[in-house]
Amino acid sequence: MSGEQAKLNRKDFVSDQDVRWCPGCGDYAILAQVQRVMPELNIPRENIVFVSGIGCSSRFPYYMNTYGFHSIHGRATAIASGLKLARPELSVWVVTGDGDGLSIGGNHLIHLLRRNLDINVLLFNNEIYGLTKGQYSPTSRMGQITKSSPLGVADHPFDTVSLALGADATFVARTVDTETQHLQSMLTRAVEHKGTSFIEILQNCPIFNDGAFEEVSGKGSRIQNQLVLEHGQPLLFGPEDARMGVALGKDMSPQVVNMESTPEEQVLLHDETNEALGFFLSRLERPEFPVPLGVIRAMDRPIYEKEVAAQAKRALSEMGQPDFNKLFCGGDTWTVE
Ligand SMILES: Cc1ncc(C[n+]2csc(CCOP(=O)(O)OP(=O)(O)O)c2C)c(N)n1
Ligand code: SF4
Repeated sequence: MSGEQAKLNRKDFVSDQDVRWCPGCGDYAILAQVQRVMPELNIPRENIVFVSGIGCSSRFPYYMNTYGFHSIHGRATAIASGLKLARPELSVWVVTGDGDGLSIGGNHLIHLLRRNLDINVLLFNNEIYGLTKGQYSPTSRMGQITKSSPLGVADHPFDTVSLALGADATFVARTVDTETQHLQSMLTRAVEHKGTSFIEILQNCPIFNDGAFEEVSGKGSRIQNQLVLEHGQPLLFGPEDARMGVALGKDMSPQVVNMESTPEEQVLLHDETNEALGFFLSRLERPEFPVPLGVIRAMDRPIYEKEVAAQAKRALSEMGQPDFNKLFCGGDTWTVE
């Protein structure tokens, strides 16, 4: 925003559209936090674009008073990539669900992550297809009874964070719809990161998968089950009077230790730049382990749109203005008789 313009506030990012999510849907809380963080970023509103696919979560662009595309199922990441390449000065956001981003759109998502365009991806994980009324998704749990798995889900789910790390994403974080401050700080970190930032947001769908994240979001259980990560700090969790830690066992597997009987040096320190530790954290599974929340990986790698722009500039200086006819008629040509 230029110095002369008035500072924007949350309401400036609220569109005139009626929000059409079910009462109690976690999407409301996420929308509210995004609208709250936007004015703090000092990005001109006309330079912000939200791109989504199809799903309840993908209705997001309608509700943001910015530019946006409600695009094609699974293709938000591909469309956002094209947009960022053509208009690198824009702040491009992808909003997707576990169905949109990991089923039909799984292929596009992994290639965005490895290419590292400077795009922010928010994946709302409610472990179900909400819009189409409750079929199981690639993050639904084995045995889960859904509309399309009346006898229980038979396939093994993706761990979203492991998938993003495996695709070589340079920034991977996890947060929860109800953790307003934490969600805001993850959004801010994502924007600060240069390269693709991927945030998994655990999101409750009260209609088709209510309470899927009760252990991490419930008032009585969250403290026991959230491992809140901070760079350089030990992996500690649980209430003050019953602190627990995460350590590396002799067989190199993770172990929960009681801090009453364990020296703090034995507990692992979080390091956002340590790739092996990121994978280790992403494999901590409930109910044996707490759920890691926060920035799991943040590292630098060349940014795709910058590499492509530099290539184009070099080609122009070395080869001069392109001539389409010369290109079309040059090289190997042949006549079909
Ligand atoms: C090509 C195509 N295939 C299937 C669908 C049906 N469909 C619409 S949304 C959706 C899944 C949405 O699930 P998710 O991304 O988890 O979003 P949620 O609704 O839970 O936010 C499906 C399968 C479609 N719209 N287009
Ligand atoms: S179906 Fe679930 S995800 Fe979709 S709007 Fe309703 S509560 Fe939200």
